[in-house]
Amino acid sequence: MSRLIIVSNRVQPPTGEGAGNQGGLAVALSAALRESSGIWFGWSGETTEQFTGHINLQRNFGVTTATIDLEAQDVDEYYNGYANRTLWPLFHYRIDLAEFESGFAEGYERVNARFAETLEPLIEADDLVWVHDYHLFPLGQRLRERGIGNRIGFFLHIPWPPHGLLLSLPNHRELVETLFAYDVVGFQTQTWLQSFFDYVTQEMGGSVEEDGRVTVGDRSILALACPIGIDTQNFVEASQSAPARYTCYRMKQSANGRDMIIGVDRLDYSKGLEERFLGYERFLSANEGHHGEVFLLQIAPPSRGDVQSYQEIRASLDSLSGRINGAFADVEWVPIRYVNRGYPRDRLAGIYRAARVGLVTPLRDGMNLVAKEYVAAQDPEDPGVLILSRFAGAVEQLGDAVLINPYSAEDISDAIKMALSMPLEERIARWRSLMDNIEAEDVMWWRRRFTDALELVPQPTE
Ligand code: ADQ
Repeated sequence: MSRLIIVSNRVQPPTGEGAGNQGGLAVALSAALRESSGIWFGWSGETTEQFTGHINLQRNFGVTTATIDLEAQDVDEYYNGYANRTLWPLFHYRIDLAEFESGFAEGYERVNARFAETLEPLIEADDLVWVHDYHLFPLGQRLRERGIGNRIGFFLHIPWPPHGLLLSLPNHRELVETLFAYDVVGFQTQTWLQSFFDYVTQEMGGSVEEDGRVTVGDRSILALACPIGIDTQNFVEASQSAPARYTCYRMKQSANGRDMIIGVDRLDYSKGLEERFLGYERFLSANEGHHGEVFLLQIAPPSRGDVQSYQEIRASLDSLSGRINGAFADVEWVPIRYVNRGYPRDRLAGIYRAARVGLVTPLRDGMNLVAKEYVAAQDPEDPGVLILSRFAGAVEQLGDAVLINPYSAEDISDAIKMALSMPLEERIARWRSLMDNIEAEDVMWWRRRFTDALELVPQPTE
């Protein structure tokens, strides 16, 4: 197998057993790199007065990382700007929140050029280069311009927007053209892949073959749906570990016989948290008999706090949870426990296991790993029920969850009611079917599916 070079915006090497609060991408890549002898390259998360291109090489738990520092202006324009105020909202269908500033686009181009310049000397003849996510669309093209002829793949962790929506991005065509510098381009689902095909055929006059080969002019790439999974075996083990069992026991004690509904999300408007709270409020209004019998534990560590829309959603959730608790709580019962911090994975697994219902209601999500983690942590003999948004990428694999429209408070309310009264036999049957997929299509499967496709691409010399 060729050496693998993974490139992503942030590099978060594994920190050992019971690793703490890592995002979906970091969790998945740590697992993928465990088997690989390659390098993980990206931004250190630190700023420097002036960009030097100095590479900090480290080795942690079998993973070699190479990181660079960026200037404060880079972080503002590239990370907080173009990546998180332009592309993220637009690609999550939130054109109302997308900001189009030429300074953001320039910073984005500058940082991608800096990544290419510093990465180039690390790349050896047979290396496979695997670039991740919307921060780095143009990186492949910048590397090609520097003479890198290696096989280079790109995987998009977030949705690909419908053709009509993407047209609202200034220079959308240039952005899409950069994808044609790669050899293989992966999306989480068939839906996002199809949206990409629509753009290429309708906007660029390209053609798509049945095997996913996409041609525009004289350039052909392979585009595929390659849904990311979790490190299932590890997560199942984590859910049976002593810290998980202790956490599960403590949660059940503190629930005091009440059914717990769990939500775990980065605090992000794409996760549908306001809509979730409103759906739960509707459930409480419509089901007085359940008062005092159930509670929602929402764990939502803040993210991207420098971006205003994230400050706004945080304020809005503070106020909504306060309002709902104010309206329904009594001296012995609080309907929402709202927690803004992260937990180590083994403790999180114990919390999932103690919950009768997993409530995963994003308005739009590339995949959603929390849905898979919730299922993996369940007791096979008495599993909880997953309620899942129809607009999470995970729905293509987890169709046996209770599916809801996250924009409908009534739908969420009905689903909670149904989940709380679901007979054991049905819970087990649904769980088994979900777990079959989560076991078969785990993060190792995902990584192999992508790198196998990349390795099959003939090199220019072959
Ligand atoms: P995210 O938007 O970060 O990822 P998600 O897939 O749900 O979303 O992953 C979140 C991860 O963070 C999970 O592994 C979860 O356990 C962890 N996490 C969240 N809150 C936590 C807490 N309080 N304590 C500890 N851990 C916590 C992006 C895309 C997704 C896609 C992933 C992977 O937006 O659609 O599924 O990348 O491709």
